[in-house]
Amino acid sequence: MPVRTDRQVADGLLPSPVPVRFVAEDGTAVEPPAGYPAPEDGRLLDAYRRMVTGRRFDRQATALTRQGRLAVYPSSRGQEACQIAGVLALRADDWLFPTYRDSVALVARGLDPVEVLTLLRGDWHCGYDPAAARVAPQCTPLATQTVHAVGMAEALRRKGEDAVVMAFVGDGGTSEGDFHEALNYAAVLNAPVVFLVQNNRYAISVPLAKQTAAPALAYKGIGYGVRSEQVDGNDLVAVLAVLDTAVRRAREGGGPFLVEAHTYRMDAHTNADDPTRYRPAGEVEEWESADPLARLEAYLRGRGLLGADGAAAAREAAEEFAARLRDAMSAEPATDPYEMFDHVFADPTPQLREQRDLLAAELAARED
Ligand SMILES: Cc1ncc(C[n+]2csc(CCOP(=O)(O)OP(=O)(O)O)c2C)c(N)n1
Ligand SMILES: [Mg+2]
Repeated sequence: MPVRTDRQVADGLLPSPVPVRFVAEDGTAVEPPAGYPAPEDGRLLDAYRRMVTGRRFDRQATALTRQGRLAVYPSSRGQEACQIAGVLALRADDWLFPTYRDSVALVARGLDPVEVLTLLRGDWHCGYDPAAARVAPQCTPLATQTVHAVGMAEALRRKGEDAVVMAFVGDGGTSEGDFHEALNYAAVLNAPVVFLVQNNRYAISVPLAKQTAAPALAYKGIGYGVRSEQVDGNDLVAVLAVLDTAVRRAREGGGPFLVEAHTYRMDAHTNADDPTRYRPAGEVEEWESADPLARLEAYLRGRGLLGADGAAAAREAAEEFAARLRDAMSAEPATDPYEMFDHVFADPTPQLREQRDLLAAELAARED
């Protein structure tokens, strides 16, 4: 039996040798590689407004941790181009499988920000209805969402839906076995799933160079037969163009797609660590000059699509959004402590019943 050694098949899976770019750091257009149609101007303006709101939401959420209103918040400042483009590349009936870092994407998807922050507030559930929103709960165990996403993609296809699934994962997550199993099965099943790796260069304090020796994380696709690409993750136009292509291809039966977006986490891993202990001085400042929001704004202004009034209106809307969030989060949440015993077993185990009784006794003693 002949062994399949078709070099062209392999070449067709390979990412571009340098990250795909449409817009340079100063906001001027560059010549992108062929094969990725440019997104329409209206979508870019929409993306800009969502980025402004997303960044303001992110700052507000960090502030809420300082006020004791949130237990923890992993900021995604600097990663907005990835998160917003990821959402805008999807239809309402497509599914998103996010991580703990992707709250801004959920807000861009139109979910209620208070619901989005429910889990990070310390509740036992994710706040929104995953089936209604077609957004899985934000996942903390690294890369487990990637296998869930493949399962969902295969299930949707078997049901005859033409929906696509997008899984977000971090650079650290690509070292997990689950990530590799997900890529393998996605390719074997030809599942309509897009993996977006937000390579923000750190897994908590572990820098990329200590994480992997791969020339780019996008190369992890080819061994499994997954078409892969790498993109400048701080260039919204490029991320959206590449993801549009990846989603369209998956929807048309072309199979899974792996996109590595090169970006940077501007803030700490969460509000609970001090990044100056593991990041060289000056690194953040260097990345500030590649800020995805400033870049998109400069690009839109340069093309005459956005003026001072439009930018001011976007900022004003973001301020109103943040003020509403702050007010809503200042109210004490209505919680029922017994709910945490529900929904796991139809018939609770004796241990769970015992724990429920213990809680009831403790709460009764407090009321006395
Ligand atoms: C299976 C598993 N192992 C370890 C952890 C602890 N942990 C939480 S976040 C994190 C770093 C993840 O880095 P990366 O995938 O790059 O995502 P980022 O936080 O940068 O978005 C680790 C190791 C975890 N949540 N799950
Ligand atoms: Mg990371």
